[in-house]
Amino acid sequence: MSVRTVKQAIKKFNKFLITSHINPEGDSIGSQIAMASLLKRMGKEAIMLDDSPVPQVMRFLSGSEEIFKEMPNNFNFQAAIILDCPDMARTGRVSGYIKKETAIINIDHHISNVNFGKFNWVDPETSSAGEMVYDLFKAFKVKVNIEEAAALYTAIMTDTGSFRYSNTSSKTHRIIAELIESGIRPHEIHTKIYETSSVQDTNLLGEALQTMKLTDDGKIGWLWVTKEMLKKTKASLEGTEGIINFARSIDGVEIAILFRETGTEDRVKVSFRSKGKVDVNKLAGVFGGGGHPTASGCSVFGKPEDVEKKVLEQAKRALQ
Ligand SMILES: [Mn+2]
Repeated sequence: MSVRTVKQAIKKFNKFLITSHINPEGDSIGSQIAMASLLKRMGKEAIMLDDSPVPQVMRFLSGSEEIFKEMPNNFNFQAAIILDCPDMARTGRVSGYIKKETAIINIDHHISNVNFGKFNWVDPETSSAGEMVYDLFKAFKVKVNIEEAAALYTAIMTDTGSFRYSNTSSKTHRIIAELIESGIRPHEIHTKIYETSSVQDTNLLGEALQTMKLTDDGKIGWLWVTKEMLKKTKASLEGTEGIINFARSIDGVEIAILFRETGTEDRVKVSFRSKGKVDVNKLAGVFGGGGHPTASGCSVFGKPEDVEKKVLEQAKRALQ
C-alpha cells in the first residue's frame, strides 16, 4: 500500500489517536507532532498519546507539550495512526486503548514491520517516518509551516544520523531544502539535540568507552553500560543514546554492539549498528528483536557475561 491508501483512509475519519513507540526518539516525536498538526489543519480532531515521556532534548519542539501520557476522558477516536512501529507491542501501554473496531493506520519504514494495521503503508526504502509524513502533506497539498518543519527536520535528521547513513537519498535532501525554506534554522535544531548533553551523560560515555573491546579481526566492536555506571555517574538513560556510534566509527568495524543493563530483572538491552555489509535486522531477529538492516535492537535475558557470549557468537556467524 502507498501514500494514496493512507490518504483515502484519513479522509474517512474525523477523530484520531496518534502514537509511536516506547522510548521515543527524534523520528517518533517529530513525525507524531507533524501528523497531528496536519490533521488539525484539515479540520480533524487528533490527540497524541505515548507510553513514555518526550526526551528532554526534544521538548523545544512546539507541539511536544501536547503529547499525552495518559488517555484523556471521553476521547472516542475512530482511527489510530501508528508511526515508526514495526508491531503493535512497540506502542507499549497505548495498545491497551485501541479497540477491536478502531481502524489502525500503520505508517512505518522498518523492514521488520508485520503489517499489523487495517491500512498499512510500510516503505523500508524511506529514511524515516518523518519523510513519509512529509509525503502526506504533499498528498493533501498542505504547505508545511515552520513548527511542522522543525518537527520533520528533527525526525529526518536523527534517523539519518545527520544525513550520513545509507538511508539518506536525494529525495531526503530535497525535502530538507523545502523544510529550510519554511524558515527553520538547521544549526539551531542540531545544537539543541546534539550539543546540550549533561556532564553526567558525558561522564557515562567515558565509563562506557573503557569497556570497549574488538574481536581479533577488528570487525566487531562492543561496549557496555552497566547499572553501576548509571548509578555512579547519575547519567540519564537518554544519555546512553549515541554511545554505540563510537564503536561503529572505528576503522574496520562492521558490527557495533552496545549492551545495556536494565532494571532489576536479568534483562540486557542490546543495540546493533552495521556499516552495511551485515544485516543487523536479521541478527537482532535471532533474539526476537528487529529494526533496520543497519540499526536494530533486541532484549536478551540472562547474566551479562552469558548474554555477551551468546550475542557475540551470533554476530560472528552473521559476519561469515
Ligand atoms: Mn524511524
